[in-house]
Amino acid sequence: MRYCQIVMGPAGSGKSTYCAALATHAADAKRTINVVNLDPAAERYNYTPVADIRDLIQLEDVMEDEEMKFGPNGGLVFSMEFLLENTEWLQDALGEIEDDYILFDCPGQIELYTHMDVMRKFVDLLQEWNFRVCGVFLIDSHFMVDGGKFISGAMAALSVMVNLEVPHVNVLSKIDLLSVGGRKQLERFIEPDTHSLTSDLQGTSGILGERYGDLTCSLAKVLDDYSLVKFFPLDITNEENIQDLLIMIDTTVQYGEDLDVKTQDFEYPDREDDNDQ
Ligand SMILES: Nc1nc2c(ncn2[C@@H]2O[C@H](COP(=O)(O)OP(=O)(O)OP(=O)(O)O)[C@@H](O)[C@H]2O)c(=O)[nH]1
Ligand SMILES: [Mg+2]
Repeated sequence: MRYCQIVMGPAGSGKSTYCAALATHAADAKRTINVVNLDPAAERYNYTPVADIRDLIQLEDVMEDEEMKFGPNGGLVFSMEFLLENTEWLQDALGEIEDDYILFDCPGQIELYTHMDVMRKFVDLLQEWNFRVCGVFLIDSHFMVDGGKFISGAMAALSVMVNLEVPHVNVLSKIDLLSVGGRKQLERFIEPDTHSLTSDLQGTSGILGERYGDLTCSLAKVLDDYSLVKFFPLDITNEENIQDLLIMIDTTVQYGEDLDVKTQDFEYPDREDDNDQ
């Protein structure tokens, strides 16, 4: 078996920083977790990737192409589709290493995961290659400050879960940047009682306000009834917190269950009293 995380989330939510932190944390624990950069526009990241999509295709080349004339968003979708047409490149770069563990650092264009099929096809491909896949969706905790924003973030997370159909973990990023007051407020959003989060929106004045408030409350009820969306708050400066998240994801992909038990020949030392007999 092989294992991977598809690290997704809106632009700037902390995907590349998360990948770098997790790879470093694993290395400190004498465990190998490798990162693959899948963002054709990325120019900087704080890890050494085992594979980089920019070796296959670069966003600026796509955008400069006289025939295609793509803008940045269309160019990004084209690049991901190009990757799917050239999967042997990735297969060669990854090799065929049993029990390896890869983080795929994805671009920040959210529609790639919420409703387009390119990421879904990528997941299918990884599963064909014997990977157990976990989707990890990051949202900046600074956006989780009120009920309306929370529902919007939770719906985005839910669209990704529904679209990809793989085990899934939602992460609230950048907790270290929150004030003490902000952290306290966040507790409401971790295992949320969405009804209480949105009750202040119900009956908002004006026709549009009223309908918007009612819609938000109905969406909140769906999330609540089915316990669909939960978040893991991640303080990247706290090693224990990173370890807790990794254990949770390991459990989700059943990492370690199929690992060979590493044994080593062991010779019992001669005991003196054995020799005496
Ligand atoms: N303090 C702090 N800063 C963070 C954290 N995560 C990300 N950042 C900062 O937020 C900015 C964006 O982080 P990235 O890791 O590049 O985010 P990304 O999701 O990969 O961004 P795109 O690839 O452009 O979509 C950088 O300046 C990071 O240093 C975090 O947990 N704590
Ligand atoms: Mg990035």
